[in-house]
Amino acid sequence: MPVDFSGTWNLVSNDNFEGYMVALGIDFATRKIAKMLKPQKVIKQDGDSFYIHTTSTFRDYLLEFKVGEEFEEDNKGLDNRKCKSLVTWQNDKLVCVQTGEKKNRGWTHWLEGDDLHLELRCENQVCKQVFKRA
Ligand code: ECB
Repeated sequence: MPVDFSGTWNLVSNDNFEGYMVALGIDFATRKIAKMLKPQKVIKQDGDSFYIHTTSTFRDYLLEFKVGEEFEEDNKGLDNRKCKSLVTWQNDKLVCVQTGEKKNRGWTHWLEGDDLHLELRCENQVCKQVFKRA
């Protein structure tokens, strides 16, 4: 059975989100608000087609993509930079490379036990988030 990320997930830990936001150039006031948030992710997976909706009391972010198909991503409401994104499978991990102005930008999702893990990367910063099923 291939891995299935579908579900509703609540953030339970968020290591070095501050460093990741600084690397993205997010201003101080926005960072102060953003690091208080406990975002929820709703993931709908149909084979290699993904819908990932990250919601919070402050801002929402919707990403839809197919694994293996490069797409333009606008990061609207995040850092608002555009990039070219490509998501691929590396064994059971979902790996996104976001090519653009920022070096080494991307993320990786995987399941570990009953938890959803997300590593967010930008330049020399790594943010590690863990989610539990709602
Ligand atoms: C959308 C909830 C977070 C809102 C934070 C608001 C302002 C901070 C601005 C930029 C910080 C950069 C990213 C925020 C962290 C998480 C949002 C989604 C990260 C992401 O790309 O998740 C992927 C993988 O699940 C799908 O888009």
